[in-house]
Amino acid sequence: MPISIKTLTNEELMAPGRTGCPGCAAMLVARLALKVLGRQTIMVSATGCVISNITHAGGPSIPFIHSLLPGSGSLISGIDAGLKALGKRNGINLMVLAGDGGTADIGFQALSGAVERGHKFLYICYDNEGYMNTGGQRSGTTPYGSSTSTTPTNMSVGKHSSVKNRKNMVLIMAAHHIPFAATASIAYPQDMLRKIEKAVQIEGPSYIHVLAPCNYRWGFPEDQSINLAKLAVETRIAPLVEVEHGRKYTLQMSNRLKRPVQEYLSTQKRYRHLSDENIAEIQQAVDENWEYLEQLANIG
Ligand SMILES: Cc1ncc(C[n+]2csc(CCOP(=O)(O)OP(=O)(O)O)c2C)c(N)n1
Ligand code: SF4
Ligand SMILES: [Mg+2]
Repeated sequence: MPISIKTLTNEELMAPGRTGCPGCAAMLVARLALKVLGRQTIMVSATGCVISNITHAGGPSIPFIHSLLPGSGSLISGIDAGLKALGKRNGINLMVLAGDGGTADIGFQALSGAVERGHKFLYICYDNEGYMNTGGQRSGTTPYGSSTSTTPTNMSVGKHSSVKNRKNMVLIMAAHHIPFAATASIAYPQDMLRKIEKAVQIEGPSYIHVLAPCNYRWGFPEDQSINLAKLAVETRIAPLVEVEHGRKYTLQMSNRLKRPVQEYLSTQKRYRHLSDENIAEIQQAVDENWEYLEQLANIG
């Protein structure tokens, strides 16, 4: 029977005791993923908000390695190869959980190598769109126009996050022709669970990218993480996409009415300096990205 949010286990494999912010979406990604994967899992997590904020009492209650920021792809490759060499690979899930900095920037080379070699593991990137654990610096997935601690001021003086086309990790992973690459959202947990379950059964590497709204650094109330994640999908800022073997693209919810990006941007302090012109630019970029995805998915 396919996994369902209604029948998901109550067992928490991320134990209590973490000192991160209340309402942290990244933590929810970790909890849900481990509920699908279960106890027969080895987890590697690149240093970042999820794993650096645990105390001696908290953290995963499964075999787990806190990886150096650049190294989670190499580490999981070694675990996969080592288990195979020992004849112990069957029945064990391997998962990496890392932030956007540890994925799209600092850990990128190791990840690229690991998927290119075809190791069997699931890589989940929780994307809070910056180096949040170390002060909210800009990363390769920070969106255009947002204020960060390294791009702090307003658009008029140019010190905003000025890169219009941030790295699209799912398309980059699809270009490695891995069996399964997808985005998922904490606002659509049933869809996310299905993707995790599908990914972990694949004979080879799989990649899931989840937007993880960060109340502390983005500047919104801590009880709004799920609402923001939903708005990000509905405004098409964070489309739900699946790619199989780098060729077959599925763009989910393409028949839904879209909401204007302004509705999403206005919820967060990191965008409060934007002018109407800036917002129009962002809307145009989002529309163009959507059209591109439609072309890839042969829609329209
Ligand atoms: C090579 C290296 N550079 C910098 C750091 C410092 N550092 C530790 S966690 C972190 C932020 C990682 O950002 P991300 O992967 O997006 O995770 P987040 O903190 O946002 O959860 C940084 C820069 C490090 N540990 N290693
Ligand atoms: S800074 Fe953001 S990502 Fe880090 S623990 Fe707080 S809410 Fe979560
Ligand atoms: Mg981050």
